[in-house]
Amino acid sequence: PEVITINLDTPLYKGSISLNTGLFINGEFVRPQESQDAGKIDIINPSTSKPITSVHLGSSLDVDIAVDAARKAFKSTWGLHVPGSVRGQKLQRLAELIEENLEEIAALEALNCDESYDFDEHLANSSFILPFFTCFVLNPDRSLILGKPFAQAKQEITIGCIATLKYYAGWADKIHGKTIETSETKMAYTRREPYGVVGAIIPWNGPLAMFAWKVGPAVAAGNAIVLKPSELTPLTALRVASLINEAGFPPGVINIVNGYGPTVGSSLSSHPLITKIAFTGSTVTGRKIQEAAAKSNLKVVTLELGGKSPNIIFDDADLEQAIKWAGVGIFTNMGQACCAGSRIFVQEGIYDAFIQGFTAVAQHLQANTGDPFSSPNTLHGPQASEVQYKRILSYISSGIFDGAHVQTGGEKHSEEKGYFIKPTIFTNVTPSMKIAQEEIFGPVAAVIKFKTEEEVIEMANNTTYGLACAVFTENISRGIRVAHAIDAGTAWINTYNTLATNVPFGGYKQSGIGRELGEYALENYTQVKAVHINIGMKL
Ligand code: TXE
Repeated sequence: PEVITINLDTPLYKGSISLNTGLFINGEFVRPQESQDAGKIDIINPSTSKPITSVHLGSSLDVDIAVDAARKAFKSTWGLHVPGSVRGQKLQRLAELIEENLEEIAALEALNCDESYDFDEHLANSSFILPFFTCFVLNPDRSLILGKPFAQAKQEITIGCIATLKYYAGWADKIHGKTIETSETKMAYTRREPYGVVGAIIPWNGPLAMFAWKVGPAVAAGNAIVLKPSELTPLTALRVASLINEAGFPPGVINIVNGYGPTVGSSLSSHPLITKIAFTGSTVTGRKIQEAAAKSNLKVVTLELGGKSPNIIFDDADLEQAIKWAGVGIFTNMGQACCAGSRIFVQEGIYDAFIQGFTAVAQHLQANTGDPFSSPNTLHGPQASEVQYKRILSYISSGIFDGAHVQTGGEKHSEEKGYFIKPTIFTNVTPSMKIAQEEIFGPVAAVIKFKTEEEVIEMANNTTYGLACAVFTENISRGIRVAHAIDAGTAWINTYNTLATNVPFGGYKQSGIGRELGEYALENYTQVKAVHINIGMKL
């Protein structure tokens, strides 16, 4: 397959990036199988809506070949044939190689994804715990560098990808079972065995972070993996694929098959030789994956899906902080985050003051919207694709139709090319409106006024989702009480979007199954074998 060169000459990054546009199977870049050749797909820069390049698309046949390679690796050169410490060294090396090529890889990620929201004058906590899909880039003096998606991409790859791979590299030789007391004539112990071949399907809103969230724990635990990046954002996975051999992985341990969901994605979820599948994406697709898994071989499924997370602001909150964090919650990554705080419940006593401050936040972003890759002053960039852009605009229309009030925004940014939408705040929202129930995945906040704690807990729980929630209050008892009362896998108190590599993340209800990150994720990539040994029991 062709190696293409992308030349970038922008104020933020200058350089040539070489990229193989094929599939990465069994340790080499290959062309898709000719008999089912699905052609190529244009990869679009969302700031300009123009193609950056095109990459090959795989088919079910390519998935079969990749699974076969993964199985062979698992049975011979990987799995429990290789000590955990050695598996860990390879993951560690891959992380280091990504680090060594960080500038180039981040440029590619910024070009393809344009993750570009920074929050003015915001203070991130530390370099370890960072807001999701890191949109805060810290100067050494701890103030923010604004509107530098290239720097943001670097930060996101550093925290979301490199740190995750290193974290799981450390776990690789610490995965073990227990000895269980039964009787004096018998001994029993458990061991944690890898599943074998894992399938992974990832989305476009944080491509390399999602890559690492899947590859890190899977490979550390001894599985081999076949991963499908989003058809919208495959470039950085391909660039990282070119480092896999150098990191020392035997052929077949990590395979990357680009392609569409209904072809490559569905082949992975229904493949009889894949024993576990991990997915991040929409709830609709998650359901299809679970169905396909059930109908094929009952493979184990973990899903990290959508959300409609409530952000609850009480009268006694630190208002200035609550306003800033609410902005972080919904406008980070142009609202394209699964845990976005898209339903904002504000208690009546501070409602007017909150709306005033929050409107100013959105308007500040509106005034600083543009192509973040070429302008260092931009705070808010485009949505990731035309489909998403149109989808968000149609949700905005539905909010207006249902009688919500557009406090600010509510339209596309300009007539210029690119998928720009104005950060939008709806007020007069009622909980049953579509904009208060469905995931918009854009910079659109639905604000709802509430009176009492009981009332807001009920409203907050009144969705099919349960990914995250936040509570803003200076009353710590109330903060904890409400955090416990909301059906969500993550609860933030007086913060939003802060994740850490060693803390689990995942959803309640239709926001998902299983947990990613932390020690908890390893449970999803190993199965427990119980071994009973007779040490004296006679018949
Ligand atoms: O998601 P899909 P889309 C939500 C968000 C967004 C909506 C639609 O609300 O607006 O989903 O986005 C692969 N079998 N999230 O259409 O379809 C697909 O190729 C197997 C939230 O992009 O879920 C891609 O690799 N795989 C989310 C991946 O699934 C299939 C992130 C995600 O695409 C498939 C993304 C099939 N039948 C979207 N169909 C989050 N949780 O962060 C598609 N895919």
